[in-house]
Amino acid sequence: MKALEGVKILDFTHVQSGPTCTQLLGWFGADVIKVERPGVGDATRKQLVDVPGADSLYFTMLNHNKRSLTLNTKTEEGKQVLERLVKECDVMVENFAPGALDRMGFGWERIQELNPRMIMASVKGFGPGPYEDCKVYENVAQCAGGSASTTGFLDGPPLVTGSQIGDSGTGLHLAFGIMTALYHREKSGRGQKVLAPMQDGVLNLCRVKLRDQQRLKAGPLREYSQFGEGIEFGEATPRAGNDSGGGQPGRILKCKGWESDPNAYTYFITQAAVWQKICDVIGKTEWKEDADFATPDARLPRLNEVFGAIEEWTMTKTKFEVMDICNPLDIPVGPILSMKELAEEPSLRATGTIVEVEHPERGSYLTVGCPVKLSDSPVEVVRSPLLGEHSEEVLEQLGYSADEIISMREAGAI
Ligand code: CAO
Repeated sequence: MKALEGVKILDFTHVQSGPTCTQLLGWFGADVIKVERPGVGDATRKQLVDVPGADSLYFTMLNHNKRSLTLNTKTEEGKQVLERLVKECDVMVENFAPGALDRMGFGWERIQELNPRMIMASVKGFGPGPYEDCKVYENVAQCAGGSASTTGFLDGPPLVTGSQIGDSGTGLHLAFGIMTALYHREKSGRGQKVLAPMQDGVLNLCRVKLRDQQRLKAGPLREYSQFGEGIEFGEATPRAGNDSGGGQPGRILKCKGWESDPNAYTYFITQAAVWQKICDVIGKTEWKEDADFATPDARLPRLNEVFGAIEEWTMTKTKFEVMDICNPLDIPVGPILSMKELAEEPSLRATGTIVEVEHPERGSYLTVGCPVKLSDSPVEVVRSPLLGEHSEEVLEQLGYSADEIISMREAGAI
């Protein structure tokens, strides 16, 4: 039995943030019924299309382990089906633009009337405040949540990251809120509203930068490279390039082949506890006793020299050789892995983190499987549904007869 078997999710999500959340719930065994507009569906089905006529990877990779029900919730019949679904399900998840559910006639008060045990979980761009009515996408959230202002190099513009911390990150936050509310419902017998604003989710993931904002009052941030370079700090947490955030200096360094391979780099941390071993490995044994290099404090103004010497060594090795040499010595390093390398990595395939999925329209494709492993609730990744693939099945389970389903189809409600 899967961990969430028996939990019914009314999945009103689209694009990325909400679908990330419901996919997680589906992986752990919840019955996820994705409600989509007839003939249209989730907009991502037809975004960034690579196989003409088939659902895009954008859609398929975010909507595994779900059933698709097409329903026009703006028709009378559609509203009636939705009411039945609300009564039947445990959780309703949505990430519509602010106000859309109220306009549809299914705001929180109505949901509670229909089913007081219902947990209504929403992603919005912003929480209550001046921007609560805004429609928000990934990069807007990264900018508004403090990530962009603290990402990039000091002498360059703010940068967005490739990690989808606004969308997928908020989906994760929402899943956590839903599980907490489900647990609470066991005791209270009541559902509740769960809200995960994208700005808040990004800020949560950037909390070390808010830590640094406050530390600025006590003086310059000594572990930032700009301290060693004598560059003054301003009023806000600056961009720290590839500095390591934990107080142990770290940088991305070139490895053998960097001239032609854009990913021939390693991350290298000069962890204080293994400084002597680092000196041995890079052939700078004299630095072990040299007062200018022997202690972390002495090294801080000399980090460019330190990392310059380490890079001279890493450039003679591949990123994997650096890993093989440093790992046994507990020197923290990490190869910069490309998506191609990750896709081909056998150990990720073995654990189900990279999964090959068969799809009737597009053949086989790779996806990221569930990154969280439960020993008693293993995940089997099931391909994403075609638009409306389960409409009849879901409606029959709700008690509709074949004739009723036909007339709903004729009326354009499904
Ligand atoms: N039947 C009938 N109507 C439906 C329907 C259905 N099954 N499903 C959706 N609709 C309607 C909605 O009711 C809404 O109608 P109104 O505007 O008349 O009320 C309409 O479709 C459009 O919904 P939307 O405004 O949510 O969609 P959008 O494409 O304009 O905006 C987005 C997309 C993502 C910007 C917006 O939904 C949003 O801000 N969501 C919250 C934040 C979020 O999740 N952002 C991350 C998205 S991933 O990058």
